[in-house]
Amino acid sequence: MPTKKLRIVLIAPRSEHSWESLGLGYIAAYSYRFGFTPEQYTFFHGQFDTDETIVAGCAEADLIGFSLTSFQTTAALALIREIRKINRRARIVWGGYAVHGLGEAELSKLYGHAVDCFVQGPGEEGWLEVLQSESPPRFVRRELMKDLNRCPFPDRELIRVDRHFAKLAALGEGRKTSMELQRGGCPFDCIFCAARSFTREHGSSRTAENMVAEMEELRDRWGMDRDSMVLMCDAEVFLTPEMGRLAELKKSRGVEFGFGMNVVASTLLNKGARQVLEKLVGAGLREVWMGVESGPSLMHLTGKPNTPDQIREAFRITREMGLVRKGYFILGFTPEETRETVLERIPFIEELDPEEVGFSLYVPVPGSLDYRHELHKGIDYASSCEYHNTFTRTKTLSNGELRELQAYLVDHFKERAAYRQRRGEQGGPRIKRAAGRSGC
Ligand code: B12
Ligand code: SF4
Repeated sequence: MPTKKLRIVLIAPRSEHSWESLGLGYIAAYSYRFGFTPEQYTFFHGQFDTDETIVAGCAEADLIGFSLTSFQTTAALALIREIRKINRRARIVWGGYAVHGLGEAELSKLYGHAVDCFVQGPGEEGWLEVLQSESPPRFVRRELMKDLNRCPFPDRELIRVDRHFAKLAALGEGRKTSMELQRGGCPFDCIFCAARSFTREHGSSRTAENMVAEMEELRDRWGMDRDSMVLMCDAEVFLTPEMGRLAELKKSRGVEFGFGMNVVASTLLNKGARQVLEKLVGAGLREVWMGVESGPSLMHLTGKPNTPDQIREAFRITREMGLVRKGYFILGFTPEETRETVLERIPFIEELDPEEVGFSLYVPVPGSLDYRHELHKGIDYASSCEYHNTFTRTKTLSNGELRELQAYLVDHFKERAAYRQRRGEQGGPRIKRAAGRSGC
């Protein structure tokens, strides 16, 4: 194939809730450095484009890249069935967390009939390999780039972030968008988390200059002003000295938007980290999102390096800093979960007093320690989401009982339940007053 003339379609298939497809914005932008051009790319997002539009848009494509979590594979397979009716020659490539965490034999067996090539782990260099090769390998995995500043900023024009802005505006919400800060992997091993399948390399980071340059682009090109909110989409942000420099630089360059990020509670507690956090608050940090997951008695089974006391302390100091604190809980992440252990979250949450709480129902995902392919390969991810599935049960609780308990907790904390969790509502007064979007 004359690679520089390729007609390329990138697709983020339908999923229950979705953010901008930054991953596709990244891989396209990286390819521009090697002679590929934005004009070669067409992009579709299942939230805004119908299946018919997407399929028709693939008629002339040479290469079709799908970005997928496990929850989107069924939608992708359905699209491919239709695409193949009108285009048998295009090469179909999958990337994203749906493929990072599975072995080659597993991917071949599950999806090999529909997919020509799987790109695992960080996608930029793997995608380039696919673009530049006449016959790319079936499986490509490149490690995290040593110098993360070599990654260009994602092409937000291509991925049409304007449509996300318009959608939020129609919902009466302010301007929000997402950005990735550090990108390096996580050193921890929470049993339910797939982060380890992206990369195990921890500690490298974009420089403060690089991160703030992207923030300036968000301000100057995308209108992110002091009333806007950026959701940092890193699995966790670590409070390194570089983040302190980022805070200083963001302020000095007049980047005023607010932002929120995931943090591991226990990593906030040493003095150095606290100072960095304070600097970030001075530079617009408004929200911290902490996965608490469990009540005190089963916390040690999550694999997360948090104790109940560390959680208490992290919520206390972040309240003192004036932050909106969102606490996330996962029900049924262990077979040991009982009615009592679910309900012990109530006094614990009351003690922590977060501004927002979310109660998801555990589902094992590829890439996480707890995922066992033979046991879990039949899970119907297409009808699962963070808030519901029909799979999970524990030694003492059926799936129905877990869902009832989840509903009970949401009702008990309705003033602060994550607003996507309360279908059809626009958010309680407490949340709307202060919080941003945790998904949409
Ligand atoms: C934002 C987010 C959400 C949002 C939006 C999700 C969406 N579908 O748009 C919300 C809040 C709604 C959400 C919900 C859920 N999420 Co979520 N979410 C994330 C999060 C934090 C960021 C995603 C992101 O923007 N990443 C940044 C971009 C740049 O990375 P990327 O997309 O992975 O792209 C890179 C590579 O993967 C690769 N790549 C990606 N696509 C492609 C395509 C091609 C062709 C190629 C070559 C390469 C390539 O290259 C890119 C650049 O290196 C990730 C964790 C993370 N940090 O990635 C979890 C994550 C994706 N979520 C996860 C899960 C499990 C869920 C939930 C079930 C809730 C829960 N229990 O956690 C639901 C299910 C939602 C659904 N139906 O899809 C898991 C997915 C695991 C899996 N096996 O699928 C992740 C990985 C969290 C984790 N660490 O376990 N989520
Ligand atoms: S949940 Fe957070 S701390 Fe745990 S492994 Fe995933 S990214 Fe790391």
